[in-house]
Amino acid sequence: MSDGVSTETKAISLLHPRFVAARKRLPTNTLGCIEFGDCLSVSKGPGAIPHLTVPMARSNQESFVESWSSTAPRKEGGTRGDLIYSEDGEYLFITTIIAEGDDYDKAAESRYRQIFELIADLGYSRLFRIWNYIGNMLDTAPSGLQFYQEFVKGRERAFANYGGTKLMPAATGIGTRGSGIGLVALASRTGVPTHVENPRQTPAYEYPEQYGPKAPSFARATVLNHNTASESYTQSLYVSGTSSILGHESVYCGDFNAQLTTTLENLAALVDGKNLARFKVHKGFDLTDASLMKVYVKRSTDITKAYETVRKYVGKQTDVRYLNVDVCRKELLVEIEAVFPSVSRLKEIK
Ligand code: 3EB
Repeated sequence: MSDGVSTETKAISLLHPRFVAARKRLPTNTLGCIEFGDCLSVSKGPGAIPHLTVPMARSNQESFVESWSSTAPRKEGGTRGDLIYSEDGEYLFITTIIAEGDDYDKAAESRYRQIFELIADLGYSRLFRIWNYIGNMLDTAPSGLQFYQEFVKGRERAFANYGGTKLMPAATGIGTRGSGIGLVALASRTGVPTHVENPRQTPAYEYPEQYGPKAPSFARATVLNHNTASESYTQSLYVSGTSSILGHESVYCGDFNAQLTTTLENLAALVDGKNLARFKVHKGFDLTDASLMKVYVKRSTDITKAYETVRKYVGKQTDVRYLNVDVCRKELLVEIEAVFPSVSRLKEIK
């Protein structure tokens, strides 16, 4: 076109997460994936798809892969410092692991600093989703703090240096069945992220000191407006690990069913249009719109108790997976995260 007007809105790729069976072929254009398996490891080697395996399945039958695939071909991936990444021109997938025995405070700060540098250098500056898979999270570190609290402290310094609370995306902080830490971060080049909070919960970054010397650095959810085409766009909602917390307090200690219901009600209140409107997001969701959901359950005997209740809240198409891992406060028995996709017409946006 010769009118001199640059159109930034053509043929930008879209990213789709889905759950696939372990050891099956990955979807075309997989940018990166997370395997819920039996040993902490990360793929290496030039050209390899970044593939983090976290020790989170009780058996081979329970293991599965969360694949993030794009509508555009993946470019050659790379490594930088401790990070492994791949990109497609619009999305960047980053993964790294922290070894057992490392100082989790220093390691968390270093890895997060490296992530912030990489997204800036490669031009994918909009961070929209992070996962922190933390082995032995509630065990006591040499300092006397929990390993999770050590990690939170280092992560907080990195975020403080980067831009503080307004740049904190949705995240999950969850235990594993092993040791060490696995991290995944997703960032976008032109998509517009909006980080949102839950009306029933204190922002995690404002938790009082009783939960640890520093507060956790994450938003309750991130809405990403993918910059897809001139007259339509796609809005995805990535919901952080959510638990039975009201205000900043854990509620219904010891009562799995009540914690589960509270968690699902927290999720519903978070994604509701009335809540999202506070953050100028034009369209809300219902839990039945969820495409993917992961339910993390602390006591293995509670997993079967969750099936029926969860099904009452989600949609027929919602792919729900259960994992038996630790949750980041001693009294919390369940944590749930979810993904919501939505396609809208641009002209509907006010
Ligand atoms: C909570 O609401 C539960 O430290 O990255 C959820 C999601 C939780 C993310 C994190 C922690 C994290 O505080 C715990």
